[in-house]
Amino acid sequence: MNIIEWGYTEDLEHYRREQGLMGFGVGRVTAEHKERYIVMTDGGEVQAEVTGNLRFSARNREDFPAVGDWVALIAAGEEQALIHKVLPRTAALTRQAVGQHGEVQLIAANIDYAFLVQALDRDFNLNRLDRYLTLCYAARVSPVIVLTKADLCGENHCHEVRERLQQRHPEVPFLVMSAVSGEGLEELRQRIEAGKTYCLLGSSGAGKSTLLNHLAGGEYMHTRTLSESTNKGRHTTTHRELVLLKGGGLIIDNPGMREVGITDGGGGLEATFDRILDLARQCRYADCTHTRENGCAVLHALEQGEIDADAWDNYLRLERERAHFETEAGEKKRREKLMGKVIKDYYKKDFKRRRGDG
Ligand SMILES: Nc1nc2c(ncn2[C@@H]2O[C@H](COP(=O)(O)OP(=O)(O)OP(=O)(O)O)[C@@H](O)[C@H]2O)c(=O)[nH]1
Ligand SMILES: [Mg+2]
Ligand SMILES: [Zn+2]
Repeated sequence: MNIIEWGYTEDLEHYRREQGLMGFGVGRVTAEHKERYIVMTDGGEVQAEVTGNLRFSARNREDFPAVGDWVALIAAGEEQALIHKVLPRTAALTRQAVGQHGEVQLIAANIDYAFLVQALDRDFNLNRLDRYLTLCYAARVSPVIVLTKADLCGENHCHEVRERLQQRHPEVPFLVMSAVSGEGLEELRQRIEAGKTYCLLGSSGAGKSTLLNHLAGGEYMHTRTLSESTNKGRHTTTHRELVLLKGGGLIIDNPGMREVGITDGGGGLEATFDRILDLARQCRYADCTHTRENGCAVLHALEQGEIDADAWDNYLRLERERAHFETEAGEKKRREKLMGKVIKDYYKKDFKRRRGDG
């Protein structure tokens, strides 16, 4: 095994040398199972856990390793290791952690491209696509839209979807494919470069694992087999996993996402809606709410059909969501800081008491 095949770069080597980490092993996290990690190294796969030190110095979930991360390792027996440090990430795809207010979940690290997978049947949804694009741009990950199951959709519907997509996001590359007819598979294959890392994002059942199996030329991931009587899926992907393709690309399969909450501290919304926001900036009023002001450039563009009303509504919705998340994350940080202080004060008092200064 050669870690360069797994995407190891000169920058990482440089960092290790500068930080005095050459005495440690190095590897890439390919899977995570409840704080146990599978890490690919030059010597093959090892199982790893984080060191106590990393655990204690971690301030939040993002400080722990994620699939795609490069890590410095300490050998700990046969095919076992401890993760000493997470090396700097070039990109960290995040979303709102489901059911935890103000918490960020790290989806995957060091991603170059994200395939945003939507099936051409009922799954296709422009508003949800806006969310995925926001995640990508916030993390500096290049998006490619992949529309699957072309075999299930008629010529007219397919045409309509393309039109709507090109109107909303003319700058984002997309391709149409079918795992059944083979349409688009070659185009997809050609998009994949050796040494680059790709990530499959989309709803459950969109066809992500099927697509990966076609690219990898084998049954890597279990795909959903629909049980006929209930129409409920089995074998849906439950773990993230990084796979090295024969042609040299690296690809991470993800479990389907039901909620795609945006966190966006990185200008993701601005990039996703840049055409609309360019217009908004041209508005003559600096503090315009673009809702009822006379002579507002946005309202005018909406009237003229230069801005799509659905896109504008979705932008406003996502902007509210972003602001709300920011507030929650801020409150969470304050609470944690306070807790940290309470604990510190307690130990200080305890220390004084034991020393006998009351
Ligand atoms: N007709 C048709 N069916 C497809 C195509 N691609 C995938 N499927 C079927 O769609 C179902 C779901 O596919 P998966 O690849 O498991 O979907 P997934 O996105 O990995 O789903 P999760 O792992 O739950 O996130 C399976 O029954 C596939 O056989 C396609 O191009 N055409
Ligand atoms: Mg899957
Ligand atoms: Zn305005």
